[in-house]
Amino acid sequence: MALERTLSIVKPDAVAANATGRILAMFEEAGLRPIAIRTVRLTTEQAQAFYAVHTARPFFGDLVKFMTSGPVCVSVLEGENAIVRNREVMGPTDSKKAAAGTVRGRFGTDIEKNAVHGSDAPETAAVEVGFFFSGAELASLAR
Ligand code: IDP
Ligand code: MG
Repeated sequence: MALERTLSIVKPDAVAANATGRILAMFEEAGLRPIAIRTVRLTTEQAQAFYAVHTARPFFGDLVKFMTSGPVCVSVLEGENAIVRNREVMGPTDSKKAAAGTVRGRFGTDIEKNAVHGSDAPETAAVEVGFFFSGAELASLAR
């Protein structure tokens, strides 16, 4: 097993629902430690850059509008196999297909308004953590 870091975002729908703490608690209960947390309002340019891999997708414009519609809570989660573990706790992209015990099953609405983002691989996790946090902000809590 590998100690990993992944980038998590509580999206505007879940922040507006005041669910940030409950969602972070679900990650903690799964053994993921939030080692840095910040609530921010993304600019259009930031949302476009963060989701650049999806630029050509038909939902890109709506995704950027959604992600800039209100504050988001960005965090770095650290733990064993954090990237896969986080995505297990999140559930699938489409909230309607997510099990009730997952974050998206509990707090998401549909395939777009799905409460959380989580990095999908070690390479993207490193880029996404660096997008929001500097090394000095990341205090590892592993012992
Ligand atoms: P993921 O968040 O589960 O990794 P991605 O395929 O990376 O899913 O898509 C990024 C985000 O774009 C999703 O979380 C969701 O908010 C939105 N999205 C993905 N597919 C669709 C779609 O078919 N229609 C509308 N929005 C979508
Ligand atoms: Mg993705």
